[in-house]
Amino acid sequence: MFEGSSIAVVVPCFKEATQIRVVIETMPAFVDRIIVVDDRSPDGTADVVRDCMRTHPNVELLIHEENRGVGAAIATGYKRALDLGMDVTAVMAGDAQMPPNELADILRPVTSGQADYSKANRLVTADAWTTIPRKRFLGNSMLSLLTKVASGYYQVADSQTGYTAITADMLRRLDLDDMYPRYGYPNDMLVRLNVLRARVVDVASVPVYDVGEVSGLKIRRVLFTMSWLLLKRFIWRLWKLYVVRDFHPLILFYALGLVMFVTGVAGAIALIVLAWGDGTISGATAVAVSILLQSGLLLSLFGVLFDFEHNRPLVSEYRPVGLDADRVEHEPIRASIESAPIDPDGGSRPSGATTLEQELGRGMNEMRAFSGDPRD
Ligand SMILES: Nc1nc2c(ncn2[C@@H]2O[C@H](COP(=O)(O)OP(=O)(O)O)[C@@H](O)[C@H]2O)c(=O)[nH]1
Ligand SMILES: [Mg+2]
Repeated sequence: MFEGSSIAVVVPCFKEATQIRVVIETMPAFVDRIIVVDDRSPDGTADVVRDCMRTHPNVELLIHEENRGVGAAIATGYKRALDLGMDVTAVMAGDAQMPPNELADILRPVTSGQADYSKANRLVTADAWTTIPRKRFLGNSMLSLLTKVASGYYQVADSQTGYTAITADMLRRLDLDDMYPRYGYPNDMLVRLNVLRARVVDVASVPVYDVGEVSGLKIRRVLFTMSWLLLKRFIWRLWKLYVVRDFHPLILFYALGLVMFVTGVAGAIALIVLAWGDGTISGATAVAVSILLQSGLLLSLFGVLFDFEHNRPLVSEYRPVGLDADRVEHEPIRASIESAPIDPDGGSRPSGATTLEQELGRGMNEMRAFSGDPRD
C-alpha cells in the first residue's frame, strides 16, 4: 500500500535474465504486486523470475505464448492488475533502467488524486544531455515533439519513457486490446488518454544507462514507424475529440490548413520541376502557390494554438518537475571565510547588533561609495 492505495507494478521483460533479479529485489516494500510479463524469452528470464518468486511471494509471472511486443505485454499486465483490484498500476522496465527510489514520486500525483496518469521525464534533468546516448536524446526529443502535437499534451515531454503510473479508473476506460503492441505504446497511450480527458503529470527522473541493459529498440526504424503511427493517431484524436464528442472550430483550421499546406508543397515542387524544364512559370501561378503555402501554415498554427489552449487544464499547474534532479553541484568556495560562530540560541539578536534603520543608512553610504568606482 502506498498512501492508502494498493499498488501493482507491471514489469515487461524480454531477454532480461541478467537484469530482472535486481529489478525484483530493489522494488520498494510498499508495492503489493509485481506482475512480470515475459514473451517466452529464450535466455531463461522466466527461470530467474521463478527463482525470485520463492523468496518474493508478491511476484507473479505471466508468459505470452509468442513474442507480441512490449506494448502488448504491458496491456496484459494492466488487465491482470485490474483483475486483482489494484488501485494504481505502475510500469517499470525489466532491465533496471528505472530508479526504484523514484517510484514514490511517480505514484504520488496519482494516489493523491492530482492526476490520472503520471510519467517520468528524463529530458528535464540537468545531466540528460551527457547521460543519455546522443542519438537517443535527439531521437527521443524529436518523437516527444511529434507526440506533443499528436496527443495534445504540449507540456509533457520524454514521450518514450515507460516509467509510469495510472489509476484503475482510467485503465478501465482504455481499450487495452487496441493499444499499440510495440515500442510506440507510450505515445499511443498519451493520445488515447487525451481523448479520455485524462490529467497527466510529468515527474523529473534521473536517466540511467550502462547498467547492463541491452536495448531492443532500433532508433532509425522506430522513428519512421512511430511518425506514421503518430500521424494516424493525431487524425483519430482530432476526429474523436473535436467532431464526434464535442465540436470545436479548430478542426476547420487544422483541416483547411493541412489541405492548403500539402497542396502548396505539391505545387511548389511542380513549379521547381517546371522551372527546371523550360524555365517559364507565370507570375500568377507562383503567387497562388505562395498563398497556399503561407495560408496553410498559418491556419495549421492556429489549429495548434487552439488545441494547446483546449488541453492546458489537463496538465496540472503544480508540476513536481525537477525537484531533486535539478539540484546543481556547486564547486567549493575558493575564498577565505572569516565569521563569528553562529549563535547557538537559534538566531536571537546578538547584543550590540545594528537596527534596520542603521543598516539602511549604511547601505546608502555603501551605494554612494560604489557609484564612484571607476570600474563601473
Ligand atoms: N514482454 C516483452 N517485453 C519487452 C519486449 N521488448 C522489450 N521489452 C521490455 O521492455 C522494456 C524496455 O525495452 P528496451 O528494449 O530496454 O527499451 P529502451 O529502454 O527504450 O531501449 C525492457 O524491460 C524490455 O525487456 C517484448 O517484445 N516483450
Ligand atoms: Mg531499456
